[in-house]
This record gives sequence, structure tokens and C-alpha cells, in this order.
Amino acid sequence: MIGSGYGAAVAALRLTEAGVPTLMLEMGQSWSGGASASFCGMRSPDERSTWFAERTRAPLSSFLWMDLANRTIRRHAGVLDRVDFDEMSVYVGRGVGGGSLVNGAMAVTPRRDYLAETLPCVDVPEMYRTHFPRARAELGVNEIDPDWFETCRSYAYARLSRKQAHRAGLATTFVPSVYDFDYLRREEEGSVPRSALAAEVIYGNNHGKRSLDQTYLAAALRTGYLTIRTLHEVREIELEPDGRYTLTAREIDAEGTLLGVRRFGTDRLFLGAGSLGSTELLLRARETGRLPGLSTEVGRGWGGNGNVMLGRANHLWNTTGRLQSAMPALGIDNWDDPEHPVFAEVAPVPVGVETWLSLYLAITRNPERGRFSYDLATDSARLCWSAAQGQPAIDAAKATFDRINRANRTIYRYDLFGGTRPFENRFTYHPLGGVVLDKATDAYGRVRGYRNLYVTDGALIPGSTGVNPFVTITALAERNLERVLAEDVQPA
Ligand code: FAE
Repeated sequence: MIGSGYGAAVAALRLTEAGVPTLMLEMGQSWSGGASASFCGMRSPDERSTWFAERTRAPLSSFLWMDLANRTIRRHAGVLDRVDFDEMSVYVGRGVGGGSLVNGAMAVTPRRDYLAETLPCVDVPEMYRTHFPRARAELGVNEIDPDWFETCRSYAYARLSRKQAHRAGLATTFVPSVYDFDYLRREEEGSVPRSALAAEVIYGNNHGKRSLDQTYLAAALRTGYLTIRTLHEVREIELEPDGRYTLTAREIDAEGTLLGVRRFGTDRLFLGAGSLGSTELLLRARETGRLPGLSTEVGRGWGGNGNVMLGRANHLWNTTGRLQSAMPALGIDNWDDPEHPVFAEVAPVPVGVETWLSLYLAITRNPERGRFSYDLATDSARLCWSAAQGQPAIDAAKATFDRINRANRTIYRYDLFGGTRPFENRFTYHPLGGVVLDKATDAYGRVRGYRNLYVTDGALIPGSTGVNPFVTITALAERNLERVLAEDVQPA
């Protein structure tokens, strides 16, 4: 198994429950126990924050045109990586648990009609009957107490955004989470150490969050059949004449020193290295002739879930509060808009002072798709995605937030993303696609052209889920694993 994010964690649990000894190779560190057991907060990031960089690379890069968020740091195997392509940067988690370590914990089930449209080979009623409930239960999804939401200090910013959205005639909805809302309430009472209330987000949470190392992966480890090797980056996949796969991995220490190049053999291989990681591994294998029979569909169908970040400036009397929960709990749901569907999370600005800033991460329905090619010179995947392809996402976000600004006589913030651009769509938190289900694989993630080779992560989803994606990735992996276990794997 390669990687340890959502797709990989589901595969690990279901295989080990069936008694299949499983080795997981993860390029990042383990953050649960040992020397690197604690994360740094967003306000004073150190080397734990960022994957081998000299300076942190926070998404909200400036405030009043000043870079207040970023720090010079030591190169280290930190938890958040930003992979830069020509006109798109992709944020990903590095470590045992993948994106679950760094993400905002928003656990949203997608809309049925949109799931049916994006993944037509999937039995949609079965997903909602079986696989979404299973995924939500294993992930530990919980809902906020609506009464507490109305009175707590830490969601004043979300209540203000809700009022302003309603004034524009827009619907809002509570967003389920894998952050424990009961723990959050106790943080506000002062009875437990703070995490969401201590600006812990994007660089990991020391408390409160049910990341995969505490849920799926912990359960898989309890079976006794899972072994995890950290700081192992798989570079090559080869097929041996006897049908087994050989993996070549670079083992490093947390400072980046190469400890050795290791080889591992397996008769069954699951790729869970995420949209970027799994796509790159297969592209490299195809283009270097190691797995020449892979489909030409490998590398296609990529999208960033139409992500656009934007801020609005509030009037002086509309304060957002000094104490802000770093874990979002509210979304603006304008997905029914026939022209410009938008689902926007009300994002925190947990800097500890009043900013009068309302921040949003909008998910839009951008039909544009990127594609990866393999660059021999750098031995890596290159994303072909142009700024122009991001325009439909901006148009959609602008249509929704122009309405909110008009209804509240407010304006956009122009100081947050460098220059004077009010919308930031040159990065995404939600990379999806590259090895799309029923195209580069069969309808259950079996890679076309090879036996016993599977993709189990966000690479399967063609570019868009319409909501934050990890619940969909988890449920789809549950569905695929159920079939693969029944048909391909002999019980131990
Ligand atoms: P992922 O979780 O990315 O795991 C892939 C793993 O594979 C990583 O641990 C990599 O280090 C590892 N890996 C990659 N290449 C290799 C290799 N060659 N060898 C060994 N290991 C490798 O994949 N989604 C939501 O639904 N709600 C949110 O609130 C949310 N907030 C987010 C906030 C941030 C800052 C970020 C970055 C993402 C957020 N996401 C959110 C997205 C979500 O975390 C993401 O969709 C999933 O983590 C993707 O899951 P995968 O299983 O595809």
C-alpha cells in the first residue's frame, strides 16, 4: 500500500480485518507519538509546519498587503506541503494520516444528484444506504449543537456571515465535522487544552480532531496485520515476470538525509498516494516503460474542486470576534443556482485580534479539467492547467458574493492574495482526479491493463465533488474495497 490518507486508510482497515498482512509506505512522518508528536499553530509556524522548505507558504499570504503569516524555517519533514505547478499550487498533507492531519475537518456528504452526475458508474442509492453511513461512522463525524452555536464566542464570525448571507436571500447550513464539538465547547469553557481555539489549523491539531491515525489507521493497527513504514517515498513500480510488483522507495530521515534506497515486493498493490501522488506514480511507470500497458486515461480528468478563496470587508460595527474556532462549522449553500452553483465554507481568521474580515473558501462547479504529463528531465508529473481554466470558478464565486456585498453594502478585500486580486483560485486544497474511476480503472478502482493493481484515493474522482471531498473519497474507497475483497482477495 502506498500512502496513508483516506483511501489508503480504508483499504488498510478492510484488508487487515480480512487477515491480509499489509505494509503501508508513507513518505511523511508519524505524528502520533515519538519525537515529532506535536504540531505547531498557525500563528507561529516552525519547521514542523512545512514539508522541506526555507519559508512557510500559507494560503492567506498577506494582510493589508504585508506578509504577516509566513516565517523563515529550517528544512524539515513538516506536515503541510504545497506542490507548485505553472499556474496552480496544490496543498497536501504529509504524514501518517495524509490530508486528515492538516485539513479543516469538514465532513460533508455530497448531493445525490451531483454524485450521480460525476460518478455515473456508481450505484447512488447504495452509496447513501451503506457506504456513506459506514464512512461517517468510522471517521467519527459529529454535528454542532445548534443552541451552543447561537451563544458561543468562537463562532461569532460564522453567525455574522450567516446573517449577511440570509440578507442576500442565500441559504446556509451547518457543516458536520470530525473535530469533536464537545471538546471545542470545553475549550471555550477553559477546562481542556486549546486546539481549534489556539489557531491550530493547516499545520495539524494537537487535540480534538479525529484524524485517520486515531480512527481507521488505529483500528487497522489493532488487528496486528498492519505495518507502517514512514519517511519512505515510493518512486518506482515494476511488474515482475511472476506477476508480483516491486516497489523502489527512498528512505530519508526527518532532515531529508537519504538513508537508503529500499525495494519491496508484493503480489497486490494499492495506490493511496492521493490525486497527485498516485497519478504521478502511474504516469512515471507508463512513460518509463515499466508498466507500458497502462491506459492513456492515466493523467486525465484532474480538477481542484473549483476552489476559490475570497474575503469581504465588514463595517466597523460588524465585528467577527477575537476568539475564532479554526474549525469551520457553517456553509453557504447556493448549489441550486442554475448558472453559478456555489458551496462556500465560512472560514476562520484565527489571528487573535479583530480583523473585520469575513473569509470564505468557495467550492464551485468548474467544468474545466487539467491533465498531467510526465517530464523526463525532472522525473515528475507536470500539470497542464491554465489561469484561464480557473475563470468559471471566479465567475461563480463573484456572482454569489456580489449578492452578499450588495445586500450588506460591503466590499471585497483586495489585500489578501498579493497584488489587488479579490479572488484567489491559483491554489486548491481539494486535488481530485488523474486516474478516474471507470476510465483509467474499472468501476471499482482496478487499474486497467494490470492485475492486482488498485487505486483507492481522490485520484479516482473526476475533478469535483461539489462539497469538501474527504467523506466522498472515504465512502468510495469503502465501496470499492467491499467488491475487491469479495472478488479478488482470498480470506486468510
Ligand atoms: P491524501 O490524504 O492526500 O493522502 C495521500 C498520502 O500519500 C499522503 O500522506 C502523502 O504523504 C502520501 N504519499 C504521496 N506520494 C507518496 C509516495 N510516492 N510514497 C509514499 N507516500 C506518498 O489522499 N477535505 C474535506 O473534506 N474537508 C476539509 O475540511 C478539508 N480541508 C482541507 C484543508 C487543507 C489545508 C488541505 C490541504 C486539504 C483539505 N481537505 C479537506 C482535502 C482533504 O484533506 C483531501 O481531499 C484528502 O486528504 C485526500 O485524500 P486521499 O486519500 O486522496
